[in-house]
Amino acid sequence: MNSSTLISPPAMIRRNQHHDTKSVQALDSAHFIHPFTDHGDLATRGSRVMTHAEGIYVWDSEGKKVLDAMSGLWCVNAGYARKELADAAHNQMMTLPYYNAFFQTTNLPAVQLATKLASLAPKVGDRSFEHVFYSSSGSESNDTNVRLVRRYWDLLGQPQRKVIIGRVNGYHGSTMAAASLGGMSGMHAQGDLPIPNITHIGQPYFFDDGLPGETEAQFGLRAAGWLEAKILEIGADKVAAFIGEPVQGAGGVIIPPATYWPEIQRIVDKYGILLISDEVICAFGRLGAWFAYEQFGMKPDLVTFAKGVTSGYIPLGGVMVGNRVAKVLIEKGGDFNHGYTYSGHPVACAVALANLELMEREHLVQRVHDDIGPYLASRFAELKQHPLVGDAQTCGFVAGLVLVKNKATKERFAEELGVGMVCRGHCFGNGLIMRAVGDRMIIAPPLVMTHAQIDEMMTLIVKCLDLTHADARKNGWLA
Ligand code: PXG
Repeated sequence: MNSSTLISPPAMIRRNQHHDTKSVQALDSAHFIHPFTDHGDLATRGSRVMTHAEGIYVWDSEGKKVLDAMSGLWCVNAGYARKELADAAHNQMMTLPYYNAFFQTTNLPAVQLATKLASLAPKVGDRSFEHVFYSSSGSESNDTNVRLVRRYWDLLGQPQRKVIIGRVNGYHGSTMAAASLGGMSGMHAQGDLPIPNITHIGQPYFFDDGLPGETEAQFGLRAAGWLEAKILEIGADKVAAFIGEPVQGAGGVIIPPATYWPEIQRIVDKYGILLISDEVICAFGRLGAWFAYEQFGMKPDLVTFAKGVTSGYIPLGGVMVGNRVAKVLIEKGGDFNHGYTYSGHPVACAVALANLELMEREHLVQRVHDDIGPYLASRFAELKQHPLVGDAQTCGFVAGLVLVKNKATKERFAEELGVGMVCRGHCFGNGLIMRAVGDRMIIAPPLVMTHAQIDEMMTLIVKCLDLTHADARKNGWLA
């Protein structure tokens, strides 16, 4: 990355930040209901106030520099402070800041982006992606998928095909339909979810669910078989679609066995069911390709995207609508009664175009595939030697490891010890953002990372694992 393309954070922010922390925290807890937060707890601790960011680093209001190994929330693929993206937003705001795409109107950035996305989405078998539906987030996009899938089967005269199957510990967003498609029990418990006609099968997590003597490849086939069993239980004529993330992100970076997706594809094809690949995290270079489905042996009908399409600089999401579904919508005609005020927002689309251009110019996708992805894989594999690490895996530029009490037996820590949160606390304290999902520690760094920065990150990870190990020993948590 050329440093001349970075925006310098205003000096004023840096000067004032220190004095402001307490008052910002007070206003924050007085007025801001945060997402996925224990508000009672937050009121007593106070939020960390992030003030500015550059490259792979963010700074807080105390002046502390932190290496952001999560790319914000899996989205800042191009890194922070990219001037091209700010310029694209500014220029578009001064040209056409908003116009809707309802009532037979369109705008240039939305058309150009749809054309660009169609050119980036690989054709697999008889499935191609010429069409895009826009939203402003991953959740809205998955709500759109529910509407699209039902519309498709209605138009084909099979309105009884209503059931969509997702997976336990899958994540598809937080709206009523998206949270229902996901398999997060904590979300289902709040708000009477899932909504009707959405059900789940188990996740392909070999470390937890592989049987003694079973190979990973055998497990992949067995886990995919849960889909066929569920289809037969429901009745194939009632099943509309299956949805999954190629690699589960929020669930803890669960990388499926190579046998899993081809077998899922065989099953959905056998019963004529639509396949939705939720690539909100996996697309736009994260796994070393523009879209992830091809490398996993999937031939989806719908592909959800968001996050990395704009590198998170501005909200934008959508669905790549495959020819199988688009053809029916177009040929059968009739209104599709669905859309958002911001579907095809010109500023969001202009930023996405600038982001994709930047990624192409800097070969970020190829870099993940050929260079920094393999380098991260080799460095991350070293963690398997650590006394606290049961397994460590990467896929492109996501990685996850599992913390264990006993390496030999793979025995886990009791959930209530919160060992992942202890490790996350050490990361936070030592200038590294790494996420904990239960006892899994995960990263998804910006795709602009250099080898030296990967080394810097790995040194911090080892340090924080050592500190967590020392805590576990001190507290008598080890076997
Ligand atoms: N699908 C997938 C695969 C996601 O990862 C969404 C849909 C929903 O996107 P929106 O834009 O509506 O948030 C996501 C979002 C976490 C975490 O804790 C992950 C997400 C969101 C919030 C937290 O890892 N992913």
